[in-house]
Amino acid sequence: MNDDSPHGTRMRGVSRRRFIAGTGSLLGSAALAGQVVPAHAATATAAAVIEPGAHVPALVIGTGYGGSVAALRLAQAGVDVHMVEMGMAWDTPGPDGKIFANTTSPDHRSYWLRTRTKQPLSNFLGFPLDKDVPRHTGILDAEEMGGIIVYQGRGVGGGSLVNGGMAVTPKRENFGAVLPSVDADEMYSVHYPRANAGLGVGTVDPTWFETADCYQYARVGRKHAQRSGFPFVFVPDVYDWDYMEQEAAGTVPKSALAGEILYGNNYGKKSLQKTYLAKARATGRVSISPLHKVTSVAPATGGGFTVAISQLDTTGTTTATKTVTADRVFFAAGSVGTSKLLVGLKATGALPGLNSEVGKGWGDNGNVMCGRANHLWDPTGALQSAIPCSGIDNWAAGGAFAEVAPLPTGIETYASFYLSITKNPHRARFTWNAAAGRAELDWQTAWKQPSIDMAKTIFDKINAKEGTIYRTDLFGVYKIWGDHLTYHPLGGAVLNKATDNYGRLHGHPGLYVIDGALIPGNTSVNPFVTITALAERNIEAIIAADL
Ligand code: FAE
Repeated sequence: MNDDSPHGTRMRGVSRRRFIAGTGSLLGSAALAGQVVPAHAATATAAAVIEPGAHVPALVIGTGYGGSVAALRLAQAGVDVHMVEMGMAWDTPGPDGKIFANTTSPDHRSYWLRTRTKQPLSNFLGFPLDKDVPRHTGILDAEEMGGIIVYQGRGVGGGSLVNGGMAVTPKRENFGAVLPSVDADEMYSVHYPRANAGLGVGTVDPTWFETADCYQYARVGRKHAQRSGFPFVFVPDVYDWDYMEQEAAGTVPKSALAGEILYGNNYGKKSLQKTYLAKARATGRVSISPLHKVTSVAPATGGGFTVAISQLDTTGTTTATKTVTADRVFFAAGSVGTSKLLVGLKATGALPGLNSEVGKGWGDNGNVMCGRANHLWDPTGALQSAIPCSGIDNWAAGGAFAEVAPLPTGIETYASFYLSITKNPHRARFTWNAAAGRAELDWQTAWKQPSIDMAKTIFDKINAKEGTIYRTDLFGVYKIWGDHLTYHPLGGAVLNKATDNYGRLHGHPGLYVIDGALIPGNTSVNPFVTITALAERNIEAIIAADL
């Protein structure tokens, strides 16, 4: 028996270094108490790579929001957990002494197995921005799924590594359309507050906001929204706002104010590595295998599941294949990752009991981007915080909620930039292409038109009022709308359809979905708070009833 855990519990086949779990505990509590530590200090990780033949009570596929909640709560309930993550650990500084590359200077760390960057804003003032980079298991995946590019985080922390940290709870009146089978009273009284606390959500100090140079772009956004009669709202974020004020004062290393966001944030953002995962590690019951990709899950003879895993090197090459067993498996590979796995496992007969809802109900959260060209008397500022803090709410009247987003180029652009979340009704489906041996998504590029129309309910009106025009230089040559992408993939294993009302997959007791795949395509705002709160709700019920 390989019994080396601090609790004296059994972790057969999983090697672990106890002292590092202790480090995680200390740093985790510092982060949770609001003190910011550099990313590399906060994320010193356990070398706990899973061994071939290992048996684990609970195996979690992916280390994003759903996976991190599951791991923490299972561990707190006394269950040993192993997390398998296809991306890197992101705990080691690169040649420049920093873990993460800057948004303005992408390098090998920036993209998942690409030889050329695929920047969401592909052009600027007529010039293409993309450049060659060495192929590497970098942090941002721009996954091309036919009619849409789906951006996703890769690494320990999932999407929390690359996202803007905007932590938005949907308005109560919109929740019924987001998750129709879930008790809203319980979500708003228990699970949303729990998720917000666990994530470390906070809001910009409104007094500081009024004078901070780095939010001039947001104040211009507010002025234009309000002059056209739209409600302007502050949006909470998991960035450490005290740290940002110190960045502005010049007393700490800059992060949001150095333009860090899309390829990771070296200081102030409370990614999952500093919140849920730090707490999970501190239990001593959670270990993680980075650069390990789950390729198959099937019932094992004698109960539980056999899980096939490929170990990758940083060129993406498989260096080893491992088979392990688990009593329970939690799919937390993100909407796309979980959907692709489940559709493939059903079609190839590995999980024949899955129902025909698997793969259905996928949406893009109605994401669409655009820029507006301001007059010379409306500069948006050369210094822009990479962390957005505000939005324009026209959901009820026009089906659009627009984040007032930064363009942290370091120069004055006279541009206002927005990412809109819209009530796009289209839903796509993943199916298995047996000849190609891969899952495919049937999203059509033209399906973005309703999103454009909804975003126009805000920006046509603002342009008319201000006498301004759309920018045509950000997404190509003479292209107004960023309608080729999403940051917010949702659905594919929808709650109460592909699973029961708590994420238990039909047909295979012991298999669960616990990530954004459960949410049927739209959350009316940025999604990760809802993904986290739903995971909190589901894991509580699963622990109470199944374990
Ligand atoms: P996710 O966080 O994607 O985690 C899934 C993990 O599973 C990843 O680490 C994968 O590498 C891993 N994985 C996948 N397949 C496998 C496999 N086969 N084996 C092992 N590991 C695997 O899932 N949301 C907001 O609410 N606010 C924002 O401000 C915001 N900004 C964003 C900005 C960008 C650029 C992007 C890309 C996303 C943004 N999002 C934002 C979306 C948010 O990050 C996303 O909804 C969540 O991360 C999804 O959480 P999940 O737990 O579903």
